[in-house]
Amino acid sequence: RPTRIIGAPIDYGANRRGVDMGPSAIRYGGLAAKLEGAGVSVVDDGDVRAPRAEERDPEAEMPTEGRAKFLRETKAVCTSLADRVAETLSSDELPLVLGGDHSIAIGSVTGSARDADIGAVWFDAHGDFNTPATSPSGNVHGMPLAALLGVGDFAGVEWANAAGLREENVAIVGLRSLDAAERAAIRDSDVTAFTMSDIDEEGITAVVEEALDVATAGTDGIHVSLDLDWLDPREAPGVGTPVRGGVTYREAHSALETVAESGSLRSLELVEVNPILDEQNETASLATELAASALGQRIL
Ligand code: DIR
Ligand code: MN
Ligand code: MN
Ligand code: MN
Repeated sequence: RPTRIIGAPIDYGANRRGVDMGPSAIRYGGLAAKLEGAGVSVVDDGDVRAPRAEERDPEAEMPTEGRAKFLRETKAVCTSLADRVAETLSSDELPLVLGGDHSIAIGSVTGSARDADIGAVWFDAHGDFNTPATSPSGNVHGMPLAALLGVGDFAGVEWANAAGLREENVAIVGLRSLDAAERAAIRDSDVTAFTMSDIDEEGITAVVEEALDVATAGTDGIHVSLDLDWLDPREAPGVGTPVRGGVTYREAHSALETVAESGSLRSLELVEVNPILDEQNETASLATELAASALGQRIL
């Protein structure tokens, strides 16, 4: 299937500024050329409109301001992103969404789940399962899975319903940093979570195969959300919230090749690339390679 690139250049949901430059950084990193080299036909749809954080109207604060920053702005961007993703799928193309902080997943997944039952594989150091009530940071990038699964009260913000996604079809892979209440919420949920220790014990291929079993069971396809902080900071230094002890370069490629082989990929996103914290745009360039692996690139 042809791939359509959609950028969502926001950093409302992150503490450190700069992930709003992720879409440009990944494009400059050679994404289209890399995918075309892998035999994938690519259309670049540009970015969804996203007002700069500095433009926000100070009169229109959300009541939970401070505990969930920029909720209203995040919702606006996610609503247009969801429409773009759903339109892409209805024209038989594969949406490849470039973030932006991880809050944009609320839009990508909602769009992907609009006309289908989907599963999700979440490659991340973090659980992204906080809510405005539990979040220590107030950053929505730590909340997208909870928002998508209807967990928690988002101060009256109704996320467009991702009714096509069930907890039973969500797998998080690579966990190594959880806040206390978020940890409890994941344990109470029906989400399947694989920590770095699981990868140490079972190996990346077995873990990813199990994650794919979870995400594909009874669904029409899967959304893959790749937070670049999933990788070890030695490989991917240009991310907002690096955590030591992540997967290696080879494990990351292998995981995404396993995704490609499953034939179940419906939509893909690459998030949390922060070129300001990077050297030589190394993390964005790595993101382009991983996208190529997910879309079928092979060495031989
Ligand atoms: C932290 C960081 N748990 C928070 N989350 C991140 O702010 O809720 N997710 N960085 O990717
Ligand atoms: Mn994340
Ligand atoms: Mn993360
Ligand atoms: Mn449940």
